[in-house]
Amino acid sequence: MKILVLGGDGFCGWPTCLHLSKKGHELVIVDNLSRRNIDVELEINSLTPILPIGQRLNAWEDLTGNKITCHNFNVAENYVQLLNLLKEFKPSAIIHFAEQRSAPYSMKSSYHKRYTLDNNLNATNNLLAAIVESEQDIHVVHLGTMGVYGYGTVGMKIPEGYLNVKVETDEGELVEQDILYPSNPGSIYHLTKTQDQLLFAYYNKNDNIRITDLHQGIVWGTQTTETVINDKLINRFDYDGDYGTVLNRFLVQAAINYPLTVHGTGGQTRAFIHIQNTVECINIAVENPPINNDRVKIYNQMTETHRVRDLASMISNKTGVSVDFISNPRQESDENELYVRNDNFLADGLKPIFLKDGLMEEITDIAKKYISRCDSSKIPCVSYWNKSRAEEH
Ligand code: NAD
Ligand code: USQ
Repeated sequence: MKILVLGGDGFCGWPTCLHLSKKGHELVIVDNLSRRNIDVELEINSLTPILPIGQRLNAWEDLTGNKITCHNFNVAENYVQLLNLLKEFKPSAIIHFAEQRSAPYSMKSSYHKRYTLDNNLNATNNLLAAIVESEQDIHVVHLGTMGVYGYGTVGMKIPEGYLNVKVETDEGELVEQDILYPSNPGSIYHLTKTQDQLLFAYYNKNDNIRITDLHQGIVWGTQTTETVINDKLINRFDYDGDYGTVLNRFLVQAAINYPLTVHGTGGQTRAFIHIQNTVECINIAVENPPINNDRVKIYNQMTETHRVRDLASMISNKTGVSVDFISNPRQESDENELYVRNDNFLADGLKPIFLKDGLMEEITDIAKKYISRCDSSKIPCVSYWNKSRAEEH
């Protein structure tokens, strides 16, 4: 199958490209390397030494004989280039990772709020408009987030995208309908993903575009079956206060004996998935497209939930590192329960990798191995959600 990957140089995109290339698909990447430029802006580096995109791709070709090409342009700005690429390459599927994905980065300043919103919404709208203009039948697989739902419910499990509601009409008749689960974003970044959902619903209704939206939890881990083959293919690993996600941050902190940075009480419960399962889920999504006239297919892409303070104590027990409860830079609920349905991927054969199985390997294979590259001054979170959160610090 011909597959176009938008954002194929990123943390989830790179291992996905290798996984699909290994399976024999023909891959083309579009990436404007904005993530690498943000590393320059924030004066940070991936803990793992990632090669420039051209060298990574050459290494993959040398090792496997599989060629992946890459175009460097901005999907949110270069509409005509995108359209021409669709007309020339004629992909059957497009996987859309090309968005600014950090919640703290999106909250740093008005510049970062505006950049995140412009980038993410224009990228998605350009993609959908270009598919319509190209007059091709292309399946879009988008990486959304569990954060579109907010993280609380009234006690039931969060369904996969749609909520069945019953509304009473004036005549007393009970009308039943599926609606998009009410959005409750916690950052400007998460807000863009809730807006993406409406773009998908609209283009699906108006233009019959076939779309799968994957509401993914927090990804942990680094390597996959393909990136581990050779050091030149290594995946990126973020641990800094903006891009590092909670579990990967705790793993690095444990490796340098830096007290684990639990925000507030650590009562926040979140959904998690290992990067190996991420690439497998995307493969499942690509191989099982919706058929014409289907509504947007929404899958929850996560395998387990954990409370932040439980993660901290699990890592503390395994490594002896202490736990620091710091005032929360984010405006978010201190404590929440989270129950999530993920029946679709399990039914399609996903074999979950659980934290308890891979955690220590990750600490020793990655965090400890590359620890000399860690700049501990970049660990604190210095992006505050609002003025009162900043003043508490
Ligand atoms: P990432 O920042 O590592 O990768 C995104 C890639 O897209 C980068 O290589 C970047 O250069 C590129 N990009 C961004 N805007 C672009 C544009 N306008 N034009 C061309 N390229 C552009 O992020 P990631 O962690 O790989 O996340 C990928 C997707 O998965 C994101 O949409 C994110 O919201 C979603 N997601 C990630 C996680 C996670 O824990 N990492 C969890 C849930 C969902
Ligand atoms: N947290 C800490 N200490 C830290 C870092 C984070 O306690 O050092 C807390 C945060 O306050 C938050 C939770 O851990 O309550 C998760 O934070 P995170 O940075 O790991 O994850 P988040 O900001 O939600 O974003 C990440 C990805 C994003 C993706 C999202 C999935 O960056 O792209 O969409 O996870 S989800 O969380 O399910 O919405």
